[in-house]
Amino acid sequence: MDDQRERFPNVTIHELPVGQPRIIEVRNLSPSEHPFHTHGMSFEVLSINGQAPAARRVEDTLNLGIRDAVRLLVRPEVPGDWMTHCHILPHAEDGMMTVLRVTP
Ligand SMILES: [Cu+2]
Repeated sequence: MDDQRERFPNVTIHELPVGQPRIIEVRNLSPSEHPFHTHGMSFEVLSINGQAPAARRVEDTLNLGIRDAVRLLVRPEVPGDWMTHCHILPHAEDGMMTVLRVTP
């Protein structure tokens, strides 16, 4: 598992081959909440702080409370570079943003 503390545009671009589901973990290490948002693919919420959701949840935005850690299942289906960012736009503009590259 990578421990990434990077700010856009100086980020590691992660490649996701199309058609290959991938589990990603997102951790909020900061003292405020952040709604994690993906473009180009939705995700299934597998767990929030180790607890599976009561019902199946497929989302494109998930609010992470302070110190929350979530495990998400993404199913990349459309090739391209997809922005993934905090949906509080001043946070995104401050660098809380990255790219998931779905490769053919
Ligand atoms: Cu944020």
